[in-house]
Amino acid sequence: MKVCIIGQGYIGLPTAVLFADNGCEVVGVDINPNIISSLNSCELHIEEPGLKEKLELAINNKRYSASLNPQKSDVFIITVPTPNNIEDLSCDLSYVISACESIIPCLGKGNTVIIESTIAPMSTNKIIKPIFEKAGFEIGKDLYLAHCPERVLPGKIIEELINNDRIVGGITLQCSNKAAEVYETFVKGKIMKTEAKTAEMSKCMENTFRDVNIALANELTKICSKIGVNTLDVIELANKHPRVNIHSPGPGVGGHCLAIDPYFIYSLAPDEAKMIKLARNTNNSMPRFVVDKTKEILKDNSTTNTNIKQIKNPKIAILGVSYKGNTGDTRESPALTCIELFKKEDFEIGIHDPHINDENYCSFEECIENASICIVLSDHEEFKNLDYDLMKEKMRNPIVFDTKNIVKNNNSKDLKIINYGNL
Ligand code: SAJ
Repeated sequence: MKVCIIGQGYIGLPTAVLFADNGCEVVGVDINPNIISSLNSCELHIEEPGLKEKLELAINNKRYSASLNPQKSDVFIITVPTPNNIEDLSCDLSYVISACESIIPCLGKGNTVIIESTIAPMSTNKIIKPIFEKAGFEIGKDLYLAHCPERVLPGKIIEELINNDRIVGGITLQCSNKAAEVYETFVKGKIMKTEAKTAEMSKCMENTFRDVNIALANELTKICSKIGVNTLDVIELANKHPRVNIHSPGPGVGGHCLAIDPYFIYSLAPDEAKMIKLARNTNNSMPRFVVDKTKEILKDNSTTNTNIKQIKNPKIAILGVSYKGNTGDTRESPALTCIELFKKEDFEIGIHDPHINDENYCSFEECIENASICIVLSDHEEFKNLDYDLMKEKMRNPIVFDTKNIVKNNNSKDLKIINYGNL
């Protein structure tokens, strides 16, 4: 089987090497010439455990090559980004549409086309199907079209692509059957067949479910902080109930999925999707909450014990910028919004993230030097055990505000650790 995969990013590339690993001939297509030349020399442009080894093997076995142009194949898989449209936050299908148009000259009767990109419900039927019909194909007869969303967690992509259950949503039953055969090449999880529109809604709803539940945890934090209850204890105790799973509160929700996909549903039915929109607003309000709480903490701990403006030029040390622990991925990261808000209020800030190379960021030591408070915004492994002695020595006020509840308490009287439990 020859497979052509359009988009060689976080999903397209790992999918490509897994097909190659399982005996297929694979062409990985991307519009970025730098990505194509680096992939052909076995250089990765994304960080993902196990990917490099698999790419090397695929190239050495001559089963994988990267190209700027699609080639005639049996199967075409589209894995390109789908951001929000600026005006109404609906699903921007422009990359998907141009990827579909780009494969038309290579399509032949009996081919299968699979859209893996996350798309708004009804997109396959209303927007993608007509593109191929216009080109003369009858869907379900001489071309098979399906939406098969991926559901993998960055950092575990290879493992989850193989083992997770997979939704296969065809335009017709024959389309679902053909798409299922494609994934049987390497998927060990269950392959569940359905209609395209159901697959689209399921994928958007998976991320929306998580976003709404995180919003509930964040709302709980605000309530508990107002009335003086320990949020983290509440969550721990409530979650002992066999049917309760309160998520973790934090500085907001980032990433390219949870912070984006709920709007795809909302923009289709704004009058009905009230809870979905409220959850987005709640999660988007968390950076403001973090900044306001930081100011309160500084005020409470100021030596003059009066007004924050009277602490002369407090310096804020930001620990962690990425949206997800142990990665350098900053897409939609709430830490970036916190930084912007602090800057707008003219706070001096130092920024440290051991997973990100950025000339504006500095070492841990430089970051905490003379700081009045350290704010942990990403749950990186490195932040679990902070160097308390160094902090006591270097910081003006040895206070840590841990918004991710990961910093281990050293029970030292000299270093104050504040989290969402004791705000
Ligand atoms: N977060 C919280 N509290 C929590 C859990 C997460 O504040 O209890 C925050 C994180 O800090 C982060 C954001 O939410 O800022 C999203 O992180 P994540 O790890 O939950 O999700 P993603 O965006 O990396 O990946 C999600 C996954 N979807 C689900 O778990 C339903 C993944 O399986 C999907 O494949 C991916 O979206 C996607 O591509 O849609």
